[in-house]
Amino acid sequence: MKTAIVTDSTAYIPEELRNKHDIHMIPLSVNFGGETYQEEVQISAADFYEELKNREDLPTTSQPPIGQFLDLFDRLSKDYDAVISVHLSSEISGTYNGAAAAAEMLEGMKIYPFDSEISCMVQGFYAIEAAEMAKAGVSPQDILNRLNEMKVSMRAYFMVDDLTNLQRGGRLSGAQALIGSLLQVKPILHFVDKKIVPFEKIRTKKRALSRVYDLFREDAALGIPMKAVVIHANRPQEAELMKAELQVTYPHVEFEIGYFGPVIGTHLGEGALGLGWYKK
Ligand code: MYR
Repeated sequence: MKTAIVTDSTAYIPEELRNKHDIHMIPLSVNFGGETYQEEVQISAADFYEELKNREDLPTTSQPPIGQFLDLFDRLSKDYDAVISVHLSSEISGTYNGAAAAAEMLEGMKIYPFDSEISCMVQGFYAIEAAEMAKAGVSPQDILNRLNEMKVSMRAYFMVDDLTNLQRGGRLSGAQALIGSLLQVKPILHFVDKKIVPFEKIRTKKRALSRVYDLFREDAALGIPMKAVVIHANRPQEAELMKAELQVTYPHVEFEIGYFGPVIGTHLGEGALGLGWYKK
């Protein structure tokens, strides 16, 4: 049984790594002043943050058109018996529902959309693990079982420099009443039931970061093999520093650096930082 693995661009798996693992990617788009760019294809993260500096208007984002899923799934059906399609949380984007609708339209094919309930390299962890299992000939059902098992230990916390973009884009749940007070602080954010909610209100970025380190320690101190990612929105040096600090303290954890690309960067703004992890 040959299973193809698809994910969307917001997993921000670098092209080289996607190619290595045979992961197929469907791009979401950013729209700047009437022009639409498919991220990771027509606009890179570096170009996006540069462009952002020159613009007054905030970009908007859009999910991939359903035709793109239909084309890709149809193409994959020539070489594969099944497709697992891993997407960003269905509560922050219609991408997963687009994949699910396309899967229903292509009745004869075995297409399994998977809602990662998150995004960025944390979503990428699911796609990469699925791809490794697919390469080893594991059945789609067993791959999906493993992805659901991964969800149990998957954690991610992130902080933004300014909550305005998240609020304007309507992706901050359950915080409307709090918004005034949240804007004065550096809240730690996370996902609950596929939605972004504030985890804790903290006054400074330094303290917020130290709280995220505490949360990480609760899991990492158990000594179980883990994979973790430091994710940044155009702050490579800060991310490298975080990774280096954490790596020294937790040598049994495999750390990497990820990035918030154009679509997620539109909603989080430049300067956002996150830490995600799961038990292997
Ligand atoms: C769309 O237009 O369909 C895309 C909407 C994307 C919303 C992104 C909201 C922020 C997600 C933060 C993810 C952090 C993961 C660690």
